Amino acid sequence: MTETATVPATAGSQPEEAGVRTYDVVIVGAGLTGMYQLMLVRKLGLSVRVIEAGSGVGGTWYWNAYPGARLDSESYSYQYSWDKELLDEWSWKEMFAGQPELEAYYNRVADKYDLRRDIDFDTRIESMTFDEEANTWTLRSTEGGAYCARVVIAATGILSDPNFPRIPGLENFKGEWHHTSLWPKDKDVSFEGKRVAVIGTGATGVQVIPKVAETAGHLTVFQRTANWAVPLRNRPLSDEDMAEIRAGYDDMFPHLRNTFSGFLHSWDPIKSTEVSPEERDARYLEAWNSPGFTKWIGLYNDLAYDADANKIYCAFLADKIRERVNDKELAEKLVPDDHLFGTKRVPCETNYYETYNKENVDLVLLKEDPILEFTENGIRTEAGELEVDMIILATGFDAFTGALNKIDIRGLGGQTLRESWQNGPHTYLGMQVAGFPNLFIEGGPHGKGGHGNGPRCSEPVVEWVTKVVDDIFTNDWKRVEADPVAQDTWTKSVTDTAAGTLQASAKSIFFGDNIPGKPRVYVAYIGSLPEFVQRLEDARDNDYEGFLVS
Ligand code: NA7
Repeated sequence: MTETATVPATAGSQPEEAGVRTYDVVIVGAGLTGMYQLMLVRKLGLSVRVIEAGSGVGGTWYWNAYPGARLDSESYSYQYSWDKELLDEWSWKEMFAGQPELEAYYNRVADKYDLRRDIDFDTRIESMTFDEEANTWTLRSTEGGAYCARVVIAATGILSDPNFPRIPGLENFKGEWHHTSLWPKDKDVSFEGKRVAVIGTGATGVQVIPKVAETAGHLTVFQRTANWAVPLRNRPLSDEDMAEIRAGYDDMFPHLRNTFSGFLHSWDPIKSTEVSPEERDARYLEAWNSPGFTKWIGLYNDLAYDADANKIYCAFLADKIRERVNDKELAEKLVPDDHLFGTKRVPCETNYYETYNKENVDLVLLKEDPILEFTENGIRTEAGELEVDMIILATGFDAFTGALNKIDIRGLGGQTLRESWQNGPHTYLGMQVAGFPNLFIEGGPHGKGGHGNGPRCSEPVVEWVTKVVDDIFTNDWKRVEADPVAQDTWTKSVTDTAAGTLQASAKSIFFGDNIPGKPRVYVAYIGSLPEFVQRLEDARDNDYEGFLVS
């Protein structure tokens, strides 16, 4: 910890404003991170308010209610670890739970702990301003509400700011359109007999496309980049399965905290080049026939860093796509040709490739035939106009930084977070930004969540922030903020570590490539979960090393 000089007073501070609700702590976001954070701040005996843009809890699992939305971490590995009673009571119905089951789970938690009484729903924070004299944040919502708090915790999510393609004319389209992450909650969307277009073939696209194709009159998929999608192999969980899984919880959660990314599976210490081609191929086939991420994490570790080893696995996967798609020419269009396996997010699918064998499904390659505009009746590409009844945008998110950059955040000297991050995000440990005191970021850039099992990566972070908040109020500290020097060192180490990896060779959300104009900078954290958590703990234990405390 570095003691700062006395806190400078500025002329900018305002007298207390009528209608502003004051709390010790304001948490922005009632997803799985914000909910747990609320629980722990309550336990500190502090006053707290959670502000949530949606009408319900669950974050990702509230918003992404599109057909087919589903986990690809095992359900039981993804739940909260801290409630023994809930662990005993809750039975997962499927190995990889669907969105409705997850939303029900988070609602159960909210009911059990009466969380909603501390949450303002349907409220979107549009600005946050730091008062340098009072050392408090004032937050304002689009709906006109205002809040004042000593500490703000942004639990705004990594994938919560929808990406809309920069294609003109959507407002002219007379049919129905939806972004998958803003899927209607109040009505059923029917595809029955309709002509539907889906744009995007990432983790979301590969989930929604087979569902749409089940009932649509015609489905046209617009693919910019083919992805290495692998079979999910979901299955129902019986009472016997759950009894066995539950009996293992005491071992499972400590294990999950120690794996590289909080998943059940770990990289094999062996390299693929250390075994015979026969043994390697048998292993690939076994993984292919197994559920979830075993087809990635759980294989030979050199797939993550050796391009030649990775290419051999790509060839295996390409043959699997060819086996599943009847039309040979079409199959080739679905085989990725511009990136190695795992250098983009690996989507897990169910019947994705078989969907292209259906008579009612077409694929348009955007690299050959780009979309020019949305029209009144559909989509105009260079080849002509396609009339459709519904357009589904499965175009993802402005990941990591989008949700925070949407808010006008003003710190010391009136500087904005957007300006501070204009050449890419700068953080210390992904937790704080220099010049923005008492603002803690859970699940933004440079945190572990972007590359791991969400709850496993967020629980230790929430617990760490809780200890810091406790320190702030117990010691009556005015400010905790990132030291600019520590921030530069951390940011450089994050970007340097990623620079030498295979990930840097692909265009992906991890480098902001999906958002036009976003600087090409690595925004996640590529090290392991235990290392990341250790860094946090060490900084605090070491007298707040890298932070300025006053
Ligand atoms: P992703 O993984 O970012 O995928 C978005 C898809 O949309 C991807 O195929 C993109 O192509 C495509 N896309 C994005 N912008 C456009 C435009 N302008 N035109 C055409 N196609 C476009 O988001 P998802 O929602 O699928 O998955 C996000 C996360 O959800 C994922 O990491 C999981 O954790 C769950 P591209 O590949 O960029 O060429």
